[in-house]
Amino acid sequence: MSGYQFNKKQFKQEVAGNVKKLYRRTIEEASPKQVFQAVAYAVKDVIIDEWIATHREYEKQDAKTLYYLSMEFLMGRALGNNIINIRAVKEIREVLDELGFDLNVIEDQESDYALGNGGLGRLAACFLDSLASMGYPAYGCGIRYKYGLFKQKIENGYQVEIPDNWLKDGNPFEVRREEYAALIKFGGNVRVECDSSGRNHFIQENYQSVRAVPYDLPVVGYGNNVVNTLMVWDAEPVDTFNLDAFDKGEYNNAVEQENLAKTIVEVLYPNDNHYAGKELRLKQQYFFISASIQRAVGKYKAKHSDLHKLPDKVVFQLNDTHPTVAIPELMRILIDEEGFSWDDAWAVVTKCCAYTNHTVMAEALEKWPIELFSRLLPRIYQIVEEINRRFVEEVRRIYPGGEDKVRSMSIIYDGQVKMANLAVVGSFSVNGVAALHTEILKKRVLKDFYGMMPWKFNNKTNGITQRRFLLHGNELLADWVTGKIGDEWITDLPYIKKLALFAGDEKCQQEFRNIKYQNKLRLVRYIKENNGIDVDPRSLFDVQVKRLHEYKRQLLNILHVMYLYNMLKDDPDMDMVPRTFIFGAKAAAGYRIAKLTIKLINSVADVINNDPSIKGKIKVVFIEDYRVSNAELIYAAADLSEQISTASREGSGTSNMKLMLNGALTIGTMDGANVEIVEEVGRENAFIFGMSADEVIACETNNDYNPMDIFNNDQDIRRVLMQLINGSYAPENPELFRDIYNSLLNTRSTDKADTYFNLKDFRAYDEAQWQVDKAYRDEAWWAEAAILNVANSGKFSSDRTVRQYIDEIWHLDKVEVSL
Ligand code: GPQ
Repeated sequence: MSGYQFNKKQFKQEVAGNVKKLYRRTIEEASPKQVFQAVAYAVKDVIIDEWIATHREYEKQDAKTLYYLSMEFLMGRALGNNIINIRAVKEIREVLDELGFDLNVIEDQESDYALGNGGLGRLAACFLDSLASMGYPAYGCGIRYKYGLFKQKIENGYQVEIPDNWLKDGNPFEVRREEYAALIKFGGNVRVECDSSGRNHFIQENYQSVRAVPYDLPVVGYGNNVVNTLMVWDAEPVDTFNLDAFDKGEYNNAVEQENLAKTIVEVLYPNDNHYAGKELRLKQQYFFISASIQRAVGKYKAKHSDLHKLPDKVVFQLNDTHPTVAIPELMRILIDEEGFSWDDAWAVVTKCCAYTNHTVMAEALEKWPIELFSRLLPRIYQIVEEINRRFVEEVRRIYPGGEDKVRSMSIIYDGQVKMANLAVVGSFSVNGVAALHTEILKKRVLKDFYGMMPWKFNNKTNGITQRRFLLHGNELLADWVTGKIGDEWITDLPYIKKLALFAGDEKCQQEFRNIKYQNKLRLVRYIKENNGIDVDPRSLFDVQVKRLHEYKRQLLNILHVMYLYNMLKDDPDMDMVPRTFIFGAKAAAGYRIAKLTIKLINSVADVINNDPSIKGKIKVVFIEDYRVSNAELIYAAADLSEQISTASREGSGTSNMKLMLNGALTIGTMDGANVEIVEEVGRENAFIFGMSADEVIACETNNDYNPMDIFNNDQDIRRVLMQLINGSYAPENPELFRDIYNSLLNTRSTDKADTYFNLKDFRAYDEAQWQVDKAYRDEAWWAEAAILNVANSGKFSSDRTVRQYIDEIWHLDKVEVSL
């Protein structure tokens, strides 16, 4: 497969040489951190030739290229993944052994690249891995945030956010590309000039500008010599304190420009599924979009003279609405800089741009106040106004008198610029991220658009890369699978179906259980080291790891733990399978109720973990700083995967897929991609409960749910809820969890209560949990079901997802790279 031969001896020399060059030390004297840097540079040397060869090949073939535009790329660590993908794990492990170092320890020295919040950013990272591994030309385009997603510390049970200074030791893999710097303009005003032929020219004046400088990061394909590029933009001031500005008395402007450059890429906004509407965020969006589009157009023009044919060679995928200014920015470049007519420009733009929607939650939809938008991006705003004017005209033409349609589909309405509407209007493709989610978009959220332009709508069910989440994250299971069925699954996950043959075999079940046990021991050690909690590896590992959000219902999980604990207090001999409830979640820094839920989980953990009377039957662990690197350990060790969002709210979910791939069974609602997981593995190998999406939506429409009825009629639930406000878990401050109590029941009649139907689904959830308990006792059944989960995970590879994007949206040219 791979063209090159890994040269161990040379690699070893290079590592030692790097330590010497970088740190003036011998390898014996080097610290693990220094060895990490030295190894990373040596790996980069291997990669760099493939990287050059790949791009030479793309040029030669003049291949159609994807630009995946995303505010977030949650890459995790690079070294281990790169070593896997150049297929040199064994050799490099041996080299390090010989040098007296453990590869795992060296990998642990690297910071995660946490340039994302959660699923949306991780999806982008998985797509890049699949694109490179399948040999397709693609750039990830994003921002080189100085600070990524905050690191989470738990202090006294509360989340504390610590800045993520991930670049402090430098990044050995990145390459600064000064030569591709671009100028980005903000603010000022637009002057219109009419030339002798009567054509208007739009000139932005009195603006502030920043220089965008791209850094390239290699994205290594698996064993195919392909190395793609994640291009992340840094901001720099434009000729600092230039004398002109001083001369004109524009000292303030010069200082402001310098500040703008400093602040714009400073930090990733920590919100997930929530739009905060901050001016700086819009600046970030336009900054990286203008830079990326300029680069794409520039690259095209270097080879081609006719920009009308741009869609033959370039496609932009908008990862949610965050990059939607790409649409008017490309219009601006074509019209203002390239002399296109409006119609010609629009024809090009609407053939180049495609939009992915990731959520139906109203609070995540971006809407910018006109005042802000037009002040920051005056020319872009003019273009959006014109797009809107023409679009509304068309709506009125198709639907005479359809003012309701105008209202729902207008891009500018009610003093706001609605980015989702702009994205739909300016794209040739609109996709959701799971079948159910796409149906909800068509039937509800984007219903009028679907009615008007049904051809744009399509589904692309998410996927994950098996190379990181099985091959890298779970070596034992990966080796076992390969031993049974060969290694095709690494590049063709549906092959893993062959494992089903072994699911019923007793010996195989034993081997599988043993691997799970080893992985649980690894996680137990991690938890002991990082949380100081002792966990019984023989207990059932019940895992909910994902962003903390009310709709994901970590609250339902912990309320249920409180309920179980009450049962155990009443009857310490109650017959139940010992369980460890494992949570991992970051809450947006400003999301009060989410942060309070973390405190609740930790308070419940404190009480339960320190109560000897329940004989260790339940333990609760909150894993600090859940991130890509420790996620790999957690997935490998999980028995049960909690996917319990309020039906209709989770776009897709992807931890559901990663956990399935690692042999965890799902307890979940019929939401997002859970629906498709159950379709693949069979309902009998999962624990499905609760309201359906239709029921949830009907209940909301009819407004006929009153959680107080449940509170009044179900004494077990009432007891749990009372414990939120009677000091059971906060003796020093009984009011501590009052806001959670109120969110469920609410008392002040204006607010909604239990928006996410925790109480309504509680009994069904409890029942499903007892089915889990019962099923887990049957070791053979559980092992078989777990193996069947692995065996039926084939659909959920991001290779499949990317293949569908390529065939149905991107139409990229495949490239072979030989060295
Ligand atoms: N998602 Cl809108 C995010 O992670 N952040 C966001 O801001 C939005 C969506 C998630 C979504 O909640 C999950 O259901 C998806 O699996 C994931 O995007 C990838 O599509």
